[in-house]
Amino acid sequence: MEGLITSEDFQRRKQPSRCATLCLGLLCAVLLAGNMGQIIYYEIIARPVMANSMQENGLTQEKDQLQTDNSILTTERNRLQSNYDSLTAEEKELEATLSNLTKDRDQLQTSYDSLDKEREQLLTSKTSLTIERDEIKASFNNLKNERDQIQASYNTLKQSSDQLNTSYDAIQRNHEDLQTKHDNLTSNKDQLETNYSILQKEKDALRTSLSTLTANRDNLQSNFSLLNRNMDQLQTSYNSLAKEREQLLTSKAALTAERGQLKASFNNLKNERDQLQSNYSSLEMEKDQLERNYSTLSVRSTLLQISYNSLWKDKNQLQSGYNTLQREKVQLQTNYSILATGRDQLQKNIDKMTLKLRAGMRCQSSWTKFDTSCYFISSLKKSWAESRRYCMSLGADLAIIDSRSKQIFISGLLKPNQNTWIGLTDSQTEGTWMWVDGTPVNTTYWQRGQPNNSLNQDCGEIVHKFGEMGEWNDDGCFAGQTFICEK
Ligand SMILES: [Ca+2]
Ligand SMILES: [Ca+2]
Repeated sequence: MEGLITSEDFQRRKQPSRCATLCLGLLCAVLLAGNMGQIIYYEIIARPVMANSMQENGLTQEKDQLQTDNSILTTERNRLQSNYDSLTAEEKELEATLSNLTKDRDQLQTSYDSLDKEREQLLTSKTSLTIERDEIKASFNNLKNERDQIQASYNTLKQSSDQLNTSYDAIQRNHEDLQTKHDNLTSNKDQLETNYSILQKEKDALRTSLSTLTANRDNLQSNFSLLNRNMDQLQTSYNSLAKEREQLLTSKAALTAERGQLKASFNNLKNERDQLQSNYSSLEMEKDQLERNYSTLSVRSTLLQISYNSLWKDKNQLQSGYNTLQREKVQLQTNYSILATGRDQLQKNIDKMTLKLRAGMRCQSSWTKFDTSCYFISSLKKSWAESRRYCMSLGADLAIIDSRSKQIFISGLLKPNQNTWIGLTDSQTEGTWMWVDGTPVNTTYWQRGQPNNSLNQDCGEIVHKFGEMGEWNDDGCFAGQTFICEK
């Protein structure tokens, strides 16, 4: 506009009167245009600008609010970061404790192995000793059998000896009878000899009478002849008696020889008996020695048994200690896994919150915001696995219900009696329910009598109850039904 006026002025300089008129006209036109511009400004521009200003104030407040939320979330994230750091430090301490425990366990294992070797050596020694003992026992039994046989032979010999003694006694009695008869015969012979002496004396007396009675010699000669015949008879009797005596002497000599033989046999038998007695004594001594050896072996066996029992106890104690350490190790590993899972979950939450912070904490359309998550309930019906795949294709996963407020919120999104899959399953270990992010299920909202694993139900659903906070049920994973995603 200023440029046009300057150009008009420049053209009108050649015609000053027309110029003044035109200037006035133009001034009027400018004033009119100014008024119109003012009206247009106030009516068309100023009002929308004020409206924009108010809208700007509102956006500023929203931005401030978002900044405040951002700072709160940053503080929360810092707090979670510090918790994560402390958990990492605890995890390192647990790792150090675990390594110490592993070292202790290795030392105990080494001690246990050496004790086991010693025990095996002792067992080997015990086995060899037991074999030796069995051999000695077998030898002892053989010796015992031999002794029994010798004893039987000894008894047989003793019986033979007794029979021989009995025979000897009978022979001795016969011999004594014969001796008595011989003595009687000897006494008879002595008597006869005495009679013969008396007769001899009488003959001498008669001879004296003959010499003195010469006169009567003829008579006496006949008497003498008679006496002489008598003498011859006596001589015959004497001779026969002498023969009998000689026979008796021969019998006596034979009996004496027989007695000598019997005495020799008796002495032999006595010697054999003494020999058997000495053998029996030596066997008795050997038996006593064997019994002493057996007692010693029994004592050694008992001592070995005691040592074996104490070793067995020590082994059992070591085994129980080892088992305790193993259980503690498993417990520590479980705790470590839980801590790692919690750490991973915290990391996921941090990542999720970071993403949401970056996205300005807004949920997409058809998603509903609650707390720090966005939720989407499908209108399609799918199996549990297909539902999960669908959620993952949207950058989400099946919903995790880890608080009462979330249970109430999700139940509120459902229609009456609607069943909807949530991220709950016990397909890995029957009866051990886990969330899809690997965290264990702490607080549960199962229906009465559920989970019942009827026909192998391994997937969890939330069931809406009008006026209540909803409940869970386990259902067959291939059932097609709606599902709820969370991201
Ligand atoms: Ca199940
Ligand atoms: Ca069920």
